[in-house]
Amino acid sequence: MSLTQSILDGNRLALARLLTQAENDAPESRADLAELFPYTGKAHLIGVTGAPGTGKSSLVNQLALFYRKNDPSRKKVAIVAVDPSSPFTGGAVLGDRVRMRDLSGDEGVFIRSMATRGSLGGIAQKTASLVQIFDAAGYEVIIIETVGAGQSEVDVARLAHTTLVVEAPGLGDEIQAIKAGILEIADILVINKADRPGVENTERALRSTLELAHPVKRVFRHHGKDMSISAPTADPTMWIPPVLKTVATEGKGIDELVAAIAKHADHLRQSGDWAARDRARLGSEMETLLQEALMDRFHENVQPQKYNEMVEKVLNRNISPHEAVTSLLNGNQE
Ligand SMILES: Nc1nc2c(ncn2[C@@H]2O[C@H](COP(=O)(O)OP(=O)(O)O)[C@@H](O)[C@H]2O)c(=O)[nH]1
Ligand SMILES: [Mg+2]
Repeated sequence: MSLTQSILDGNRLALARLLTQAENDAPESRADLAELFPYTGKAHLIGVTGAPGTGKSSLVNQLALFYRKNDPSRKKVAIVAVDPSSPFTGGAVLGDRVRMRDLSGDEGVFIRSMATRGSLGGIAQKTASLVQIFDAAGYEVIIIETVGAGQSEVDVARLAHTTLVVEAPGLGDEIQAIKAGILEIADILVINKADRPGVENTERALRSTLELAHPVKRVFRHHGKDMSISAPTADPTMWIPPVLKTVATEGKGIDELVAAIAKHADHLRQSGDWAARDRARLGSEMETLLQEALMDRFHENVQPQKYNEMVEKVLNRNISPHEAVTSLLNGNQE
């Protein structure tokens, strides 16, 4: 039986094998990915990002446990951890290991850690491949955990339907820690470690930054307390990220978080944003591949020596970078 057929039949060993091949970008994995691609497009892709130590991995464990144990539909869950310090790769504290053991005997859960070697674009591309494999293999919820460090947040948001941004109290100056940029990609804001002192400060800082990012909230402030998405005056096509508090180590707030994730999925489907995000994701994947292919083709046709000479010319101010590129491209066609 072919590798892809085994994967479609739910064979975990076959799945693990293709995941490894795809992670190494092995040439033989391309045909298998292509065979599986028609079976993708069913999973709910959930991105989880935030600074190291905020409790992302703990939260992801809890989410997976909830989907498997408390959710009546017992969805199959895959976890892709793009995090060198992830407990999934070892270095887990005891509590995490105990919880992971709960998950590891479960055939409906598959956890995969990604090495973070290589360029950012490369990581995003490989993550996209792993996600596609899980999607085809029938995993209905795919959670992608990445460390919030600049560009990777944006990349994960591009990969996901729903992006959770995780904050925690006590990570230094709250205002510093909570950047407006990260809020733009957040569909749901999670303040984890709500058992820790300073949670009120974090929440206040988060809500005021959120207010700047979504001025519409001010309207609802007039009605007294906090705005809610179901407020009658709210534009139903607009999603305002809820702020939720959790204690991942105790499983607190997970049911509300799962409810918010489901609500966001409904919102995406009703507003047409689900399809829009799929289009953006696949479009950006194609663009990355196209860039790679064009660069490969270019370097195949231009000798390194010629290329270096051109760099020298630019360095000596003989020609501009633009002229150099035009010349290289034209030379390419001759
Ligand atoms: N007090 C407290 N500790 C937590 C909570 N969630 C996670 N932790 C701990 O914080 C540390 C980092 O958690 P981890 O999930 O690895 O964070 P990550 O780096 O964001 O993936 C671990 O020691 C966890 O046990 C929480 O809600 N409260
Ligand atoms: Mg982690």
